[in-house]
Amino acid sequence: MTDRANILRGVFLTLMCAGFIFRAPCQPLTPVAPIPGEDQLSWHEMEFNMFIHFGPNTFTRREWGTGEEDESVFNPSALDCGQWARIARSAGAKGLIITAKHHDGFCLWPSAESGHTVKKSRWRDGRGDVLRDLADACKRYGLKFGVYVSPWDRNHPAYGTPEYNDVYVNTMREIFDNYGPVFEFWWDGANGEGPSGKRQWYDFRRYENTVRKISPGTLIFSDIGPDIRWAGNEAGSAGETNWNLLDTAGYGRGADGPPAGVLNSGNENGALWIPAECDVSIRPGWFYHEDEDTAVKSPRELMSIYLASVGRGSNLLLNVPPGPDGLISAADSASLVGFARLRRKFFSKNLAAGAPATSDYTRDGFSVTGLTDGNPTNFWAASAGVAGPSAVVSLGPETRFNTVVLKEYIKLGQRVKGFTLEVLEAGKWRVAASGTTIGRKRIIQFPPVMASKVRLTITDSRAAPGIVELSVYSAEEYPVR
Ligand code: FUL
Repeated sequence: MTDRANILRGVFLTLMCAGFIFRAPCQPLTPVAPIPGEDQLSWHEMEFNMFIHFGPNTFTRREWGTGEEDESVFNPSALDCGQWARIARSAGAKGLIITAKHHDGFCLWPSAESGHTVKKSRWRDGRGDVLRDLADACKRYGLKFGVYVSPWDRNHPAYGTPEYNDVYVNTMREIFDNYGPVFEFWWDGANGEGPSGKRQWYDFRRYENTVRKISPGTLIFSDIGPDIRWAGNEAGSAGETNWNLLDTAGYGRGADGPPAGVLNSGNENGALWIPAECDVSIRPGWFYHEDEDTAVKSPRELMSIYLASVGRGSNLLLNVPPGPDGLISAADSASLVGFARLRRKFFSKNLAAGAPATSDYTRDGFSVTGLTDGNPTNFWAASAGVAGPSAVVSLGPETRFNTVVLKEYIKLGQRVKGFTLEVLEAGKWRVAASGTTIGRKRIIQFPPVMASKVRLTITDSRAAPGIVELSVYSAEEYPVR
């Protein structure tokens, strides 16, 4: 909406609420704190991003390099970041996040802060720069660019001293100044220290202030955010109950983080909006290993992961590691293409698109058709103080379906604590499914029904709910963990 239209809408609503236009009372839906920031809202809409683990480990068959690898091991024969970006885009990913520096400390760009970088490798005679290539490719293919820089560094001589905090801050600066905009910055919680036993105190407060100052649009990921949290496992599965809210007081990152179960489900009354991101690899390892070529996850397995992550209101960060030639392998790319095809098929026909909807519990100034009109800003809001508000969507003649997608209007906060879906089969209502949170998106599958209506009841909520979508599909079923 344009600014002018927004102003007119505001004036109209104010007049309406003041009783100058209609006599009916008006109850705008007020936000319930905490609410997401604008950048977080855009991030939620991305849904699916691709992770790229690439570095010396790609060539040494390791998952965690020691930091003592000779720079010459890094020598991709045919590196093409355009290929990564094209594959990501055709798979439907909206952004790419690369391990610019993993725990071994090797920098994929010619950093002035380290002596362990591409500059010392034989690749392109030491003149190559993977971050440059990838940032450019992302721009070319309309993807957002994200960066992972491991705080744990097994190579840097300053690691274990206060000076390393300066190094880390300067490293981030280099990246933002030369390769930005960066949509997401990843702070990995792993810190295995290592044989040298060097312990580092990370000045995360300073790191965070640096990002806020020089790149305010960047969202910071870590176990506890501040903007995006780890989902508590590396299997790509968010909690069936998944709050975008989290309490971080008293917790740190890595081993000092909240218990995995809390990260997985969030806190119902958490003080901060810190949504979960599900990171998972398409292969058993995070880095490419030839002997895992036969263990690439199938399109169906990726669908199960998608339903357990995006389908529970989280975002999916799927790792697809290029091989030593610097290219994503045929097996991974075929699986991604299959995954995209299955997603398209899954959502190919919304049986409730434009369907009539009714509710006895609609708040003044809102319409229940917000559920089915496909407009992401029209939502059904329930009246204040009503216990168990419900809405009915009519599908016409009895129709076979097994999947319902619900979305909350999270701009005003996450509210729903419990819901039930009933279906009208042969003139009788029966419960098809029930659940706890909805959040940004909730995909619910159940044994197929032949029904003419769906009734959504919000059985419990933190405040009157705002639901922006109820869509219905007859889709393939996938097991979800
Ligand atoms: C972990 C790391 O130790 C793994 O190597 C990988 O980068 C994964 C995404 O995060 O903490």
